[in-house]
Amino acid sequence: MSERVVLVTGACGEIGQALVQALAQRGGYRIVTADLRPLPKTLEGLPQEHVRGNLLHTAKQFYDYDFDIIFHLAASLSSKAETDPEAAHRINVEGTMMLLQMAAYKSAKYGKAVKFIFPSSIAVYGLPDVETKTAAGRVREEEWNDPHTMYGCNKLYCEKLGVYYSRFYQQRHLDPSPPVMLDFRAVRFPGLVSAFTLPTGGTSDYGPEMLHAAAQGKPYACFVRPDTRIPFMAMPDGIKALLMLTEAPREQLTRAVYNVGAFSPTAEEFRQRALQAFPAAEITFRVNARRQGIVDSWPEAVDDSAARADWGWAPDYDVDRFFDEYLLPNIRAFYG
Ligand code: AKB
Repeated sequence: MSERVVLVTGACGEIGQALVQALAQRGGYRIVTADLRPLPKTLEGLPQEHVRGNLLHTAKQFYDYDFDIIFHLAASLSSKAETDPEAAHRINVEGTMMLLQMAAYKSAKYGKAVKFIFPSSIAVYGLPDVETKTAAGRVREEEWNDPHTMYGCNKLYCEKLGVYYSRFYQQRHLDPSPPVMLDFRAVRFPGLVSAFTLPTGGTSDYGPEMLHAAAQGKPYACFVRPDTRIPFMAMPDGIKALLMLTEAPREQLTRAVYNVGAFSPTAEEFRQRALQAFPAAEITFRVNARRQGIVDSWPEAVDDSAARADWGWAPDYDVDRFFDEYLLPNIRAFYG
């Protein structure tokens, strides 16, 4: 079988690095990466090509390639986006639209649907207060779609754009013989935690930051209250979700956008796990009202029954396996 040509944008970010490594390990892909930054050491030799620069300027180049799959990971995350919402909108929305347009053009031109895989986020949800959040419990995809952040608005809108370009672009579906449309699929990720990389600019970052600081013997002041609860997931499960959704037969998908869940510890539970593993860890709480407000608007858990039913989704790591078998052994080895 010939190699499938894959574009990974935001390849130097946390999900990007883990995804490119997983694709290279599987084999059968010709990988092109794109990012503002140069390739990190962890990715050296893995992609066939790395396109460096602002996606808004580089996206046009991608018309020269025939991608089978696009993983569009580049984004400005929730906390960072609030520092310059208009710039975040340009990165998160305009970059996505340019790639969707390119994928729509290629799908129609070659009569073969380009798969467009989009990581959305629990940031698309917006619950008005903590009481409502607690009462809501696990939220379904169509509930509480009232984001409080620019990033959440961008993700929700890009989900809609993906559906538009894949089903209704220029109302082509009404033509007597409609062209092939692109194949848009999205997962709404919880906070992802890697043992090897740290997130930047997100609001779920307190979880991974706390553990990485403890492992390095550095003090950490957590920016949310101890009782804060949002969903998290081990990075290997995040990659598994992206790859499972990519490979799922089209006819089995009943929707374009899927929740995926794993476990939901409080910030205090993160602290307790860090203290058990690193008893000398110094972890305090210094609440940042703005960042607290963001996580308070995110659900404490998601209902992922559609992903389980349609494409067999199930995480490998529950909270105990996550800490005991993934995070702690790997983070210890990573920091020596
Ligand atoms: C963030 O905190 O912005 C991200 C996310 C939950 O999408 N990690």
